[in-house]
Amino acid sequence: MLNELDQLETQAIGELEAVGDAQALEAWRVKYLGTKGRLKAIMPRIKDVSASEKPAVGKRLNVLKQRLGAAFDEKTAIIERQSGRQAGPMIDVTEPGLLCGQGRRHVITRTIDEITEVFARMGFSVVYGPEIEDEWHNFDALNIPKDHPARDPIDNFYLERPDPASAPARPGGGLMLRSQTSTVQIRTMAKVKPPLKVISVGRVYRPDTHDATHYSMFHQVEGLYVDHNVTMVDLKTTLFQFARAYFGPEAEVRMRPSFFPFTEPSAEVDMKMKVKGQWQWVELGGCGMVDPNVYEAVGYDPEEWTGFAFGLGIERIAMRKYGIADIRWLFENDARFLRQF
Ligand code: FA5
Repeated sequence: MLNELDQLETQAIGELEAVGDAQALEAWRVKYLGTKGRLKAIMPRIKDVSASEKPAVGKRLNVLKQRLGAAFDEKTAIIERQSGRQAGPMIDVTEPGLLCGQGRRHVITRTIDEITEVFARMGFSVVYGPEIEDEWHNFDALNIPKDHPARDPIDNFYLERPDPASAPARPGGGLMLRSQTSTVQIRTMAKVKPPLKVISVGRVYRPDTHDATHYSMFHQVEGLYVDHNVTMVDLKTTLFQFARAYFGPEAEVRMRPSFFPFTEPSAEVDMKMKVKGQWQWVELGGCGMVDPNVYEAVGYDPEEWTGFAFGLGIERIAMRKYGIADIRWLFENDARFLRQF
């Protein structure tokens, strides 16, 4: 039996060496390794081998099986190489690769960075405040009376405390999403002694109906400058310098009389800028001289300190600067729109 296996190996390897194409190779495989092949045909005959010979025959059979299998794999690789087909996936090294989309800042983030940089050049440092506020910082300390329409639940996102028992005794301690960044004026003055010159940029929330110019979440940039002898001229100069630096040397600033409880006098700020190639006046926010009642709320002496504050809508600035007709496009997260900026 062992001799027979030796002969089988010699014959099979000899025939495999003569194989020259895939068809002959397959015929060889069927003849020797197939389910009805020569190797399989020997198996049933093992039972006729004497018990003393059996272990050696079994071992030889395994070696034969492995050698024929390995010889077959080797020949397959040679034939595939000869016919131009490599084993494994075909790779065309000349095909251009897939370009990874490069990320970019959102147009609002970019606008915030640009505005912050301009004010930083004018000596304003950046401060932050929380988006979840209490009514004291959002209204009371800003001199907004209890019965003022700005406090109406229809115009604000009031929050319930998770544990009503934790509600503070102080009036104005109810929680809300801040409706304006003017809250950060209060938080800053309560912490820092004057003089100070700060801006704060961030999200604010109002349940306004969404349309082309209104959204329920938007961003404001708040400015606050408190020192001795600050006047409206400083306020207008600051806004004017900002407009020139940001919108270009032909930009102008206009202030129209208005009313905010936390500034006296107060004004609406309009800036003249290029909209679709045409110079136009655009309303961007409010401003004024800090009201003495606000100084009292934060412990500043209103006889000693003077200052101005302003609050501008970031979306309105970005929309004008980049010619965006609808505020809703900014928050739909459509990459085709965002990729343009
Ligand atoms: C205020 O929020 C004042 N805190 C501004 C201020 C600060 C005045 C400091 C005086 C001193 P007003 O509610 O007008 O003001 O909002 C300011 C700007 O935010 C608006 O001019 C507009 O540009 C923007 N804005 C207001 N509501 C929306 C909205 N729903 N969607 C987008 N932008 C808005």
